[in-house]
Amino acid sequence: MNASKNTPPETLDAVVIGAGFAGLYALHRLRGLGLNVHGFEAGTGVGGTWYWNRYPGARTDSASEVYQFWFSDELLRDWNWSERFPAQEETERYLNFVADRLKLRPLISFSNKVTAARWNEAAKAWDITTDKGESVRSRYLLSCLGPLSEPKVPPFKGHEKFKGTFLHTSRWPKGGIDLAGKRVGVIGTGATGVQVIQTIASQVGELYVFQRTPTYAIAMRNPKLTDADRTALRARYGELGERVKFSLTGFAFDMQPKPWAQTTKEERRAVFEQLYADGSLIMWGGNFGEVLVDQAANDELSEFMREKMRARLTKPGAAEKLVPKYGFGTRRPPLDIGYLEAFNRDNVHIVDLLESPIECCTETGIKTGNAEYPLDIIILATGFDAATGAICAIDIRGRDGVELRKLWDRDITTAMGLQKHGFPNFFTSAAPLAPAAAFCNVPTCLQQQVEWISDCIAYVERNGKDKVIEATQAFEDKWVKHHDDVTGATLIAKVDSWWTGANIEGKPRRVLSYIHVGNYRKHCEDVASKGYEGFEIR
Ligand code: NA7
Repeated sequence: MNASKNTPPETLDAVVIGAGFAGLYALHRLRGLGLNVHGFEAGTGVGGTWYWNRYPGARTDSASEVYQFWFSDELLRDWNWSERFPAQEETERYLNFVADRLKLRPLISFSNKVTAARWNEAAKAWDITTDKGESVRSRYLLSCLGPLSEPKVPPFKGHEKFKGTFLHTSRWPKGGIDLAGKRVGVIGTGATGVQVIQTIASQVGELYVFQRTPTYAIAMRNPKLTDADRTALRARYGELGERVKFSLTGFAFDMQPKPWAQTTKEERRAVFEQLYADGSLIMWGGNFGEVLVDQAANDELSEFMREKMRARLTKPGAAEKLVPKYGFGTRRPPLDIGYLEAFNRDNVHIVDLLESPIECCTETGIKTGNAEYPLDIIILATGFDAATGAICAIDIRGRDGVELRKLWDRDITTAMGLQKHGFPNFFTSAAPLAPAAAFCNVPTCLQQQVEWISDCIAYVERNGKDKVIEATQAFEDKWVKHHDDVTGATLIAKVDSWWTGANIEGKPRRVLSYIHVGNYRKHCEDVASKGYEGFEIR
């Protein structure tokens, strides 16, 4: 039975899994090479992250002018962003606009989750199956699953007994949920928790925030864009599109040019104030580079941020609970719109899980070690099994039946996040050890990776006898060593977070994302310019 409208032909040149930023672009590029390409998407529509994450307050922390496709003048000309940091609905609409303009929809089987992919050495192709019983053979397989698409749902004891609504933010129903006057518990205070909490605080009856680790919050400045703003930004699209490519984090800004040691404390404070006033992630990705590697520098910036946060909190004792003690920027710092002020309200209560952890869910709410909280709705803002989770949810077996998830259960390694030795003709985007997994304005990195992958496939089509490419073990080992040298020198490597895989029990620890978008691009270009050195083409 075929559950989707668009039936794929049985033998394909390429299969793309996922229809978010990377998947849509990959379909467009591979079709442009004249390949017979088909996409599978678990959702009923395009958008990826922006399809799934419909929770109240979901929006980008990247400015709209850099959160888009750069390759098409027509797309840049015809799409009008309404605000600096667009909300979920708008970003989802944008990706639908792209899918329609590029006529990609007919290439995609929706409501089809890929469940297994096996390399067939005799056929030199992948045998792919989906949960709807689709089964296709394809010479190339591309994972465009996104870095944050496999939800982390902690096994809270007794959650099945809870009689109210219990859901993860990334599985929010399309029709929304009536929160008015309800007793709501939110577990988690990462970037998602921040957005949910600040948005629903004034809608619900009582809001209980179950916090384990407090988060830094940078007050977002999110003006609506006027026609004049859009015209001015459009005139700069060319320049911005170039700047993002070689920056540290894929944004149109870079770290401070002057070394920390050559500045006075007063000068640095003036820089911090200026960056903070921008209300964006420039506070993190445009600060002094030293704050990510030098403890004393990080302490100074962290104290500045703590001061900013304390000034926004008026309830006695709130700052003590909400202001982080770890170093700023060593975990993802969210932008906020009134997150801290939400805690000044009488109906918002912090439940400190460090004092007393969650013991279980009951029929009527949540029980911690020292209290019970009656609730109508429990919202899990507990994050994702980043970078590897969505890929490992598929039973992927490479040469000789080797299982990818078994390898990654032991050690998370890749060749530049683009391939894995033992898995011929399988390409990944937003995978571990590339910047797209975390330290990047995601569309910048996804576009670069899709361009590299499609150029590589074009090369293999022209030069490969069997049209098969696979990263060598030696190249992969070399990249892992280089990645560890670069990321291990940062303070990020020392801190538990999803960035280091520490949020998932038993996940092997490694900084999941390469650090430096521009340097990564240079490595990728270098490999390509040498006929894909480090990859065996046969
Ligand atoms: P994050 O950043 O991983 O945050 C998850 C939050 O959930 C974090 O505060 C966790 O506390 C908390 N959490 C996770 N498991 C538990 C359990 N078992 N008990 C209590 N609290 C828990 O995910 P987000 O979705 O907010 O953000 C992910 C990225 O999306 C973000 O960085 C942006 O790049 C976009 P912990 O910190 O583990 O103590």
